[in-house]
Amino acid sequence: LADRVRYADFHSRIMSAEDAAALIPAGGNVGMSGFTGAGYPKAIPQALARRIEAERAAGRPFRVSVWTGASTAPELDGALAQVDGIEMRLPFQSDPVCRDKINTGQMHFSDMHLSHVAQHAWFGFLGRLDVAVVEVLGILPDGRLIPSTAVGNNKTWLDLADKVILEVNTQVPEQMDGMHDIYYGTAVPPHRKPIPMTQPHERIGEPYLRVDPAKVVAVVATHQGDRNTRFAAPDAVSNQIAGHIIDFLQHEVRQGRLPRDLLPLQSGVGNVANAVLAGLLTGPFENLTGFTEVLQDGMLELIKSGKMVSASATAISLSSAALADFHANIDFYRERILLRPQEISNHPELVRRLGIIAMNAMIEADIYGNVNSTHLMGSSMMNGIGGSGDFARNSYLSFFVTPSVAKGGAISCIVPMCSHVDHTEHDVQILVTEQGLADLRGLSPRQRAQVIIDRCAHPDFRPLLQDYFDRAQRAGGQHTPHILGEALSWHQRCLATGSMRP
Ligand code: 0RQ
Repeated sequence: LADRVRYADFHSRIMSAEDAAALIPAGGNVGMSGFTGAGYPKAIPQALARRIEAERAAGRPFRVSVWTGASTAPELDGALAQVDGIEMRLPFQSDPVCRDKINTGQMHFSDMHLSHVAQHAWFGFLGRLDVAVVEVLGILPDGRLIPSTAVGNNKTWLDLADKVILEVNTQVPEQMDGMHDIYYGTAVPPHRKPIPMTQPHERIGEPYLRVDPAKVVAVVATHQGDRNTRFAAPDAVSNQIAGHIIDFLQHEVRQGRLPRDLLPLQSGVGNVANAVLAGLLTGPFENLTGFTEVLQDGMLELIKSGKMVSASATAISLSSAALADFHANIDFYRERILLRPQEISNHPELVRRLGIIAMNAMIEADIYGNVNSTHLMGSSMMNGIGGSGDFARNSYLSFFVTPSVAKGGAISCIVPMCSHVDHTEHDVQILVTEQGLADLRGLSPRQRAQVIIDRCAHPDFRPLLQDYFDRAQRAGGQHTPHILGEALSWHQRCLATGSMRP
């Protein structure tokens, strides 16, 4: 470990994960690193979970509140949720155990826009931050920290926390040194200045994180990789969605509304997102750039192929196969990838200025173009809004994609009224399913409804949606026609019968 911890003063603070976990106060707010399964601490959360279990067995139950960048992995969210160790979780999760605890009311979850988290912590809206637990790949002789595979909210946690625990991951290649750009120019209103970035690959900060060495109470070694989610090869539905998007982008270029090399791309997580990026691999566009939050396999392949010249993100989250390629060609990728704090990667000011093309997945959309990204049947949390809102509202083009049906066709993903709204009709420009693409720009609600029903709904549900829309237009207000007593009846039927079909 000594070659990774080059700040001599810290050597006496190297300890086991158990000893470090013992320094976390019961009931405390703990800011952990981690963004979409990358750069999260591995040893300390598991040691904390064991401590929580032992304390409970001894009649001294305690919980902590866990703030991160975004989702983590079984070693963090899973382990702590399993022992009922989390009081409040924010701002995003995707762990099955966590999700279950949230939806059975045993854990609180504050679902936040990812760009808001750092500033809300700085404003004092979230309370005091007791401890930061941050994975790094190394520590410089002057005490500055070399970030790991995700930057997330680490800068903020390190600045705000009373105590800092560092988990040094010797599995992360040292050659990632230089891939990060940490911007220290953010301030709290009324002292804010414009963020000096006009190109997606522009460096505006420094490669290292700062920490007050006096706050560092423990340094723990780990040698374990990130969760490395496997991606399925794109299926037919994902490929159809990707095809509609690529056709549309070509159309926009022909119309003179997009440059030939497009504008910086943001892509959500998941298989559809990967299929779109895979489609770009064989598509006609060159010199692409990425300005996104998570860099996954699809974008790495675009960079490798030369189709994409650079990508900015806050985390790099790869399958094992892509990770092997990343490690083998790390000097090549270091020139082309920048990892930034999520308050910068997702900043509305930059998303607007750079003119991002945002592509995010959804759970359902309604006939007027409102989008639900987070809730099943109005009440149960899936993952969270993540960064989709940061990008959707402020982007140049905002796509939302979904298969037209879920659960083997029992559920229509186009519904009369969304059971929960994350992205309003005002933030949604283009809806895409495997059935087709609805370009909603400049349309009124009634015009939007007809386009969405015609282009995006599954043929099994299309006549039912048309019937609802026709009757709603005879029923009352003509701006956004609804029959309120019936608007959520599809969801109610699904809860009662397991299907939205009548
Ligand atoms: O569940 O696997 O149990 O069948 O939801 O659906 O179609 O596999 O899609 O994995 O892309 O996830 C919106 C959840 C989509 C995700 C969401 C069921 C479906 C399946 C997953 P099963 P798919 P994806 C960047 C931006 C919010 C955060 C975000 C997400 C499961 O994209 O969390 O955008 N987005 N971040 O069967 C009931 C419906 C359903 C449904 C799908 N209408 N009703 N179940 N499902 N539609 C990343 C970050 O911010 C970090």
